[in-house]
Amino acid sequence: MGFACFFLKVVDSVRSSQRALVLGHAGADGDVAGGCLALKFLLESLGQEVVVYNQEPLEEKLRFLPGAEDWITTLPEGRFDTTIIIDAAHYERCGLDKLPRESLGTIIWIDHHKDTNPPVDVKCIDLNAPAAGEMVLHLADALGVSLPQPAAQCVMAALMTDTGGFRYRSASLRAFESAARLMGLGAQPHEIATGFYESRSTFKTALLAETLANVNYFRGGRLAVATLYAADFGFQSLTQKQTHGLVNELRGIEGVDLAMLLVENERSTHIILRDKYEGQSRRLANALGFGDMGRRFSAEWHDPRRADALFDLLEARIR
Ligand SMILES: [Mn+2]
Repeated sequence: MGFACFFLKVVDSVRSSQRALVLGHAGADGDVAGGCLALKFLLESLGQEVVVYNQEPLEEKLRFLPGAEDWITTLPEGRFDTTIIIDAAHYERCGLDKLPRESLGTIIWIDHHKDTNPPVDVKCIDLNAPAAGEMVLHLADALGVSLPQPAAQCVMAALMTDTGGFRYRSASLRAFESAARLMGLGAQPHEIATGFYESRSTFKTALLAETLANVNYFRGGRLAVATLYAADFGFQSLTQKQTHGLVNELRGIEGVDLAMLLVENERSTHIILRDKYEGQSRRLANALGFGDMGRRFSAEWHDPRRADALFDLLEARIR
């Protein structure tokens, strides 16, 4: 693919810009953060003033990224020549509608999600990009410059996020080829791995311990189910951020191909399903009488019943 051609309009806008605004959606993950901060270092290396803005502060576990200290949540005064939005998927999630359009300059959209018709001036959508942040490497090529080392580190963080540490289907040949180039530019993946995968809070560790200590097996060991009670931890409810990823630890058990986590909160129970093979979550949700609510590899919903009542329902219908 000819990236120079693909980025032609972006290159024109970027070359004529003095002051750029860079942003992604609220609730930034490693791709949004890595992509935004990589753009910051790239554009600064071209002599531009760059503002990295988001509606929300950067999550604690991403603050090890180079440039994270420049992540701001209050937009400074003045007009921008270009505004670059990266990995946003949906325009409304960036909060740009709250800013005066005339101060944003040329709005550039860089993404690897399908086109959602954002009201922007220039669109660069590459569905084959393993991470939106990875596109910054190719943008640097199109600009004819080399990525500075901190930018390479940020792009590597974006790649590792969206490929699950090079384990997901998105870990394509292109992902590895780009990773090799980033290594050549000084990226340090072990530092990112330490930041991402070896920084679990003590609270999350307690939730994980409770989850794994209370696994119940159904269907001859192919379905693993665990229950967490928010009250056990002194909360009215556990947030999705707090329980994020726990269900994957159940799915990771040998022989298990469908995992279910029941999180009992004060007013409802959050039911989280994840499968190894497409469609199982949807079928289980169906079998439990919840209708067709699953997506390809997962299903998630809130039920007004207590977790124990739902567990009894499982025993009655599934075991
Ligand atoms: Mn992404």
